[in-house]
Amino acid sequence: MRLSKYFLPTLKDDPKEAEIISHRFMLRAGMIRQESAGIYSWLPLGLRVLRKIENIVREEQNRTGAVELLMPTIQSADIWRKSGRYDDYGKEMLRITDRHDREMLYGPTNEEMITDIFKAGTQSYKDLPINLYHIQWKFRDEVRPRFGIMRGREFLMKDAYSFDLNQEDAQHSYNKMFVAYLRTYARMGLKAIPMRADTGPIGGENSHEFLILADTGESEVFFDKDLYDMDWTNFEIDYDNKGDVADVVKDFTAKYAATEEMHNEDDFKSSVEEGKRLSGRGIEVGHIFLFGTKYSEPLGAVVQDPDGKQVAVHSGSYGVGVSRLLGGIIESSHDENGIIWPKEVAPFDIGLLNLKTGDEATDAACQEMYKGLQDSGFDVLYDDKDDRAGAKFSRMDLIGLPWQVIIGPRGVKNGQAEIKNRKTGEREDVAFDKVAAYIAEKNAS
Ligand code: 5CA
Repeated sequence: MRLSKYFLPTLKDDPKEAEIISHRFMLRAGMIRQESAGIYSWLPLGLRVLRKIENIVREEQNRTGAVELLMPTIQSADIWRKSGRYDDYGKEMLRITDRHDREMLYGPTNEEMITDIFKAGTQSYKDLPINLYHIQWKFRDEVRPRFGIMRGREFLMKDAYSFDLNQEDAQHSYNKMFVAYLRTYARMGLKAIPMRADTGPIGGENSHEFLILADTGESEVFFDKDLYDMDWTNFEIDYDNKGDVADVVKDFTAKYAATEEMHNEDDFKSSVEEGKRLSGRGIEVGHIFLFGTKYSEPLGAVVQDPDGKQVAVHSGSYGVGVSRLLGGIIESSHDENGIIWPKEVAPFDIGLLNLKTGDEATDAACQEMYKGLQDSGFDVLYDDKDDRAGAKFSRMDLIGLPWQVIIGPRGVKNGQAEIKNRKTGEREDVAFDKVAAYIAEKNAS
């Protein structure tokens, strides 16, 4: 993509309304624009990252055997009355009346609708287990939308719903999601600590929240240092192996970790030695629930069991805050100059900077580099604009692409580009024809 043809409305100064770093950088980097409180447009750069995150979430869900579908954002009030949540949900639910005076709502979550879909399509225990998910916009009329997309009113969520014949199978479905979440966040360069959680309006008996540490997090968290020091990145898993999946869950839940609602200071002190008792603030990027027959019973989601009896299915629901993750990643990966995207979610792989646009030799060298990098499979943002070098450097640092390839008249004379690693700040001069291989090799290591 040529920057001269792209839409990247960056800001030099900090917007007044942004209280936290991620919100500030997202506005300054031209990723989002507020349309009204807690409601944002996703500008091209922001949308690219959102899609990358969504895809990682999707790949890891698919890997567990979960099946994607897409439910609408607008729901009928009827099914919510059946589950009893229409009144319980309160003011957070945005209620709408259509032209026929029918009561509708903008979905804050989808337990009722998916249970209804499941019910219409499943008769027998032989069709189980099944886990259906979608990645769809939700609306919650939050009292205090704040911190940009971190606590929005409209936000993108991945929500999965599992259906099993009995409690034991349902626990396996829950465990699979638990492990998939660890893998999902690790792929984005995050350690999201699973913590026992309160079930709130979703309900149920077993629940974990996944939190990443950040000073600006909304919850206070308490955890064992040993848990944080475990190896989070390196586990391959066979999801059909119940024992193996349960073992990973056991490993990650054996050590103390709790949000302030569930925290018990005496337990913390007795189970974690002094010096390893850590506390801090966390951002909730996922939440999983196992609630048995809470929705299947009132909504009549039954299947025939092996003895021919009609039994209510056991369910769980599993949410990832897809749009919130952008904020979470920025909170945990930035410096004073801007965002530092982990390469897996970066909007482009490489920023190519032409330091003398209009100079024939520099333009030609940049054009060749642009084409060559693309041919090697990289997504490149080519800054071909007629701006000062200083402005180009700060813009590129702000938007945080993992690699910068810098070409000016001096480099053209030597046949070399300067390559800058955004994360480490390291710079190296590399011959033009070796640039693609250099970056590929560094990315692989
Ligand atoms: N039905 C369940 C699981 S699918 C559910 O709705 N769970 S939730 O309420 O915990 O939401 C799931 C995730 O969505 C949260 O962990 C959080 O990361 C994200 N989320 C919730 N509310 C907001 C919000 N107002 N803005 C941005 N993300 C949010």
